[in-house]
Amino acid sequence: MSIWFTEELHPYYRKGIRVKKVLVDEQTQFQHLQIVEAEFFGKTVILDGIIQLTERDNMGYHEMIVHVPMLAVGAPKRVLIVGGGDGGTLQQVLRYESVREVFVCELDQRVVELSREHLAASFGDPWADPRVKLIVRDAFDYLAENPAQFDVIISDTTDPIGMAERLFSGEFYELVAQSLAPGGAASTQCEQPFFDTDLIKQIYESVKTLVKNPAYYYANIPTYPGGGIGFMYVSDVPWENGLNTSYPPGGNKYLNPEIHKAAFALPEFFRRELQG
Ligand code: SPD
Repeated sequence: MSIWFTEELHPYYRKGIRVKKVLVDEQTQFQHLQIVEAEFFGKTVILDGIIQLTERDNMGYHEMIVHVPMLAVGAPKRVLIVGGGDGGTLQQVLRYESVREVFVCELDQRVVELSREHLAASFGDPWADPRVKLIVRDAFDYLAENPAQFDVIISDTTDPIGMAERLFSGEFYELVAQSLAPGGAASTQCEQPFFDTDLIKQIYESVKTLVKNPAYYYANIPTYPGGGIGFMYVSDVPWENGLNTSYPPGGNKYLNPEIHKAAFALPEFFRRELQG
């Protein structure tokens, strides 16, 4: 017997996946955390009723949020991940031999513990790497205390609801920009052009005042609303610099040079909103 899980991030739009088995169903100190075994999509992490990743299609999200800024910087040494407790972003960051330290600032330790237990087949155990330091606390305060520290910052968050809303504010982007070392780059989970046009536009407007070469790019993820999600690239260094950098060892499943370029091509209605 199977059941349907239906997500309703927007009150006017629903999508569903068929669930074979519920593996975790826990109210943590911060959120409702579920890990289910879904038909076709495999293990699936759901927070407060919203799909965060599936084993089948997470590679587009994790490879694009990680490699675009990492490749643009060239040989990043110090990396900060905001959120990212499931370990998917961390796994990709650790592919770089240049990386000496990765700080993961995650508020909910249970996401780390339960993902580590259930997602090892997909992500291995990136937490065991000696370069990794888990910081269980609010990212706002942590960023404010660490200016100009990081070659790459990756904001791998949930949607702008509740606690996470602040991570989509101008204030957060100011902190990110000031925490980048010279020549550094950041990427952030930055929602969906159709559903979140105004929010993305507002973020882009503030990022334009902070760095020289901001840009928005997109990846296809069938289990996210609209079949995909976008990212804000935040840096003085143009993203195109990354087109000439070799990929780290380990092999990509989603990113290739054509996808890298195409990800920055925006549909006209949306390009006009952002760039006028
Ligand atoms: N609408 C879904 C957005 C999910 C973004 N978070 C993904 C976390 C994967 N590490």
